[in-house]
Amino acid sequence: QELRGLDLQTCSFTLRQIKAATNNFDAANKLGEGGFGSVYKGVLTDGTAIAVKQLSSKSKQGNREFVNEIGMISALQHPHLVNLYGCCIEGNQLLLVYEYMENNSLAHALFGQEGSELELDWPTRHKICVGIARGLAYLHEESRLKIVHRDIKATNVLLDKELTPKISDFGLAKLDEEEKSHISTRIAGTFGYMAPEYAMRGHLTDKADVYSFGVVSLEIVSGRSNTTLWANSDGSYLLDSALKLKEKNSLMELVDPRLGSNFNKGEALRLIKIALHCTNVSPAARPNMSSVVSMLEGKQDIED
Ligand code: ACK
Repeated sequence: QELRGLDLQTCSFTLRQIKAATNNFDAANKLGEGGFGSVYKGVLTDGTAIAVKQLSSKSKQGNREFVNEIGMISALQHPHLVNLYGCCIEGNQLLLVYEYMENNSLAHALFGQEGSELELDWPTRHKICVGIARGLAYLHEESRLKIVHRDIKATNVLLDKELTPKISDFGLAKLDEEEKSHISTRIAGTFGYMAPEYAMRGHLTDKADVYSFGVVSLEIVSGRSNTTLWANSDGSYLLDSALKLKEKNSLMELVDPRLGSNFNKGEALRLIKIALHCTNVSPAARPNMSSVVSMLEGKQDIED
């Protein structure tokens, strides 16, 4: 059976249970669509809310890899990673069961048009940056596995009911090999967030995530997406705009006007500078994530 070799503790859900929780994958319970398949909301009989990722048979990499991946994810536990409760492999279904995140994704909160009435104030935005940085520092440096996420972006950061950020979607995560670098043949990632050396040469290290983190941080400060042109300004992407504003010595123009004047200007400027340091074209010049955490907390100096 497919279940052989799998930690049974991890694969603890039956298809029956998940069908009951999601009302037989009712379209009304669909949260969205990812590269891997659909995500449904569900409620277990004990009242626990869950999010079920249904891996589409087209995108699935084969059961063996799927099993490896679950083994990997279930070994990861951190307050800033979306918690995996378990999984289910039955028939042709491959399902991952995660904790439910009440406030959807960071992208939804920052760029969502209708329906996202979430107002992220400055302390919340700063908290979100620190949280993502801690989650990544754990993945890169503290977890036994040393993992590069490869697809850090605002849609892969979810917010719980306290607006605590948690990194999701480890579908693309890769073990950081011993030499800390390898050439990847299958480039996976998202336009606007991908480090140039990875996008162009497939050169993948944890510094690719640092770059993506820098982009996400600029999005958090500005409330603008780096995947769309900054229409009412100079027509460039967010990161390019930031670099131009740096030259003009007017980085504060980047700050989201929705924040009004009630925000910590020193903290915002620090965050923008850290973000630009993270997006340096040279991976070696980028800080590692634990340094980023220290810089964000004001415990380490930042480079201009
Ligand atoms: O921005 P969203 O509403 O939040 O749209 C995406 C969609 O599913 C595809 O990834 C949502 N989603 C993913 N995982 C979860 C989760 N654990 N809890 C709540 N929503 C989730 C995500």
